[in-house]
Amino acid sequence: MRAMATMFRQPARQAAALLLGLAAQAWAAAPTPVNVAMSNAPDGTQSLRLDRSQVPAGPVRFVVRNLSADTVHEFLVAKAPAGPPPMARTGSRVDERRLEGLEELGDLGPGRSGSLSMRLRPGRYVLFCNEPGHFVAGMHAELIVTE
Ligand SMILES: [Cu+2]
Repeated sequence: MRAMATMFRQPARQAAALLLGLAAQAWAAAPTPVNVAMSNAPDGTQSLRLDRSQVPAGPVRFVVRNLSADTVHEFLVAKAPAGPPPMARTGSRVDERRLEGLEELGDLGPGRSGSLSMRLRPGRYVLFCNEPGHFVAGMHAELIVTE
């Protein structure tokens, strides 16, 4: 009887170890969530706020909310350039062609939200809206991705 109990116990232990291993893998693969809020102030200034300024390298899921009542925004992520962001000739938009690793979540109407999932390597990233005039009005933030 004891031998039989041992026989059953062993596979149960292996199964438990396997389940723990699978759970650990699922945990490791879960994207880090970053909540992003874009809004306009009555004085014309705009903001893009993150609920965290740092994430570990790997999968990241940006959950983006446009809090404006009347303005369309868009959400872009790129490697932060060494100097100031390259502006298009008119000066109202960032020249997206001169940014590295650009990923984009399209237009979000007033009150709308969306999400963008991507895998980030260590480094500095700039998160911004590139509707005309919005970057200059303050609609950008920096995210640090650690090793
Ligand atoms: Cu905007």
